Amino acid sequence: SDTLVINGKTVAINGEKNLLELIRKQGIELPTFCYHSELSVYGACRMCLVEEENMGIIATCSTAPQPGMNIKTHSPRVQRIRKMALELLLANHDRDCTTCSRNGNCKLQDLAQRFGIDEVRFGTREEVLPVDNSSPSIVRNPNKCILCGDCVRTCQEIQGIGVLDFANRGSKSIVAPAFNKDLIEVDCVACGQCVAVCPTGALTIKSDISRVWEAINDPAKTVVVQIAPAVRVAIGEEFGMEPGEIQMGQLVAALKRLGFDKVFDTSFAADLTVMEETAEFIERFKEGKKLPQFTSCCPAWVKYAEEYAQDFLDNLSSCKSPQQMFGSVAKRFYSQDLGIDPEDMVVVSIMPCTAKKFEAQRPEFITDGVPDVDVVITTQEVASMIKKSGLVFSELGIESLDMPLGFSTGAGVIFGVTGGVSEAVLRNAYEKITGDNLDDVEFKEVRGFDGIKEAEVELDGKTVRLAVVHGLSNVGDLIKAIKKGEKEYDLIEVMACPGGCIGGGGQPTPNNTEVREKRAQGMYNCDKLSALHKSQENPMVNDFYRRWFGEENSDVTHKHLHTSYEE
Ligand code: HC0
Ligand code: SF4
Repeated sequence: SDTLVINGKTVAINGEKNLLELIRKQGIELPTFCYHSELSVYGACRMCLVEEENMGIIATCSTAPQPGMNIKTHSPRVQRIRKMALELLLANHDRDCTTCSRNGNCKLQDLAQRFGIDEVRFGTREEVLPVDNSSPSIVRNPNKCILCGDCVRTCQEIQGIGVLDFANRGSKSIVAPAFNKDLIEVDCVACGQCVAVCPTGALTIKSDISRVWEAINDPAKTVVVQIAPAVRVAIGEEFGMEPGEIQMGQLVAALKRLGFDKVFDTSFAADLTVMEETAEFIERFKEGKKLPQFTSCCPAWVKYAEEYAQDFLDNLSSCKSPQQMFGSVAKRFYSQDLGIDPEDMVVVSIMPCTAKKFEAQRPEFITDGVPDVDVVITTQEVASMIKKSGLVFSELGIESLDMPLGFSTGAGVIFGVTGGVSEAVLRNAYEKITGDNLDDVEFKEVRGFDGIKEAEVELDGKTVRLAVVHGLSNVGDLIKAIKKGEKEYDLIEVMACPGGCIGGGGQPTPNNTEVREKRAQGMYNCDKLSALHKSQENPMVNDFYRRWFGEENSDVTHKHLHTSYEE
């Protein structure tokens, strides 16, 4: 087979896309800022340079492996050039590391340390650019940008949106929304995928931690917290554990120690969403109206639909997302059991998602001045609260969720992975439509990481045509195909982030395909470990129907658990 030489050792070429991949396979860590296997190759950061006998200095990310090459990855010349490239980046970078939210988790800082940079020979940035704080989800600090372009390509290629781009030339180059507008003024959907790939503190999650402390420290407030499905299989990564390890009991223990009064599960509300969304779907399916029905629990997708797919707004499910249903149930109904006013309850969410911050602020979800959900913090933020409080996560032991809003079935948990909402709805729809008992609850057709998954399910002689999409650029493609009449579906699940919520912009980093696959497996393991697998069997949810709601899609649920999205 074809071979080449790396640092004196002969190595076989096995179809690697580029030299960088081949070199990394040998256990040699070449640094990069601008290389992600999921994105197109940009080749700007000059960190992955090596020396080749005949070609001289080459960028490995954009060079194909060729037989006979003789490569040195760490020759004195390469090291000198790499160090200089790094110094140039540092010269133009706001180096206030101690106050940066990425302190200790920054690629630039990391490499500066690794390369032993003790001085920066090229002067210091003069101009201080304004920080863009306009988005409820994301903070953009151009002074910390190293122009790797990761965010630009993610927004364009993965999300199909493209609100970020390079502007100006030479030393004035920046990455910014068009016309240097604020993020809130452009069609950003707040998904946070740009934050997830940013190697420095140029794009960060807007922190709401201080608002959580304020609520906890206010003796007049009952502070209730809900944990989203995808958080449980990722939070451990912040404390040195493997992606996909289920750390729910530890997280509950930590939250109780932080001072939350009640610790609940968003998956309870996901079970409730399944009940309402299935009933809604069956009605539409029977009448052949407003099909396909799109899921609407992903706020970045809802925003995308409002900006780019207005013709389909009527097709969105009217169900509030589980996050919002939870808040509504807690404040309007559960509060009565506690004997307190909704105003005296604060609902905090722990979400894998930056767009959930934006969703919680939407006017649709504020009734008489009282929002369903008061504060949203991400997996990263709650981890930071735990660390700052001196709690040793791995030694906390496990504690149980509170009842009744802490009880969920496996169906409510798999919402956190792409295909999960569809599978949960199918488990309910099957039994409702056929009247039979569903024995095998696993719908494998909707699992996995293909960008667009399709399935047809026979229900009592009728075929339900499903599509499951994740990554908004895939949604764009699907919508085009539907408009052209090339595709027809009855039910479409959309999650903006690759992999679904497990890959959300608020999750720990790295947040790449490999990590997401492990988290996805963790979600299915949660389902396996659950006592129940069908939302319709959740006794706590059924109790709410008996006591307060009546039937699915009743006047009561329509008032409190549904909404509508208008142009
Ligand atoms: Fe998700 Fe959800 S599954 S969107 O990814 O539907 O964020 O985890 O909480 O609301 O349940 C996020 C995750 C949620 C909601 C649920 C849905
Ligand atoms: Fe683009 Fe999402 Fe980042 Fe907004 S949050 S700029 S939509 S990647």
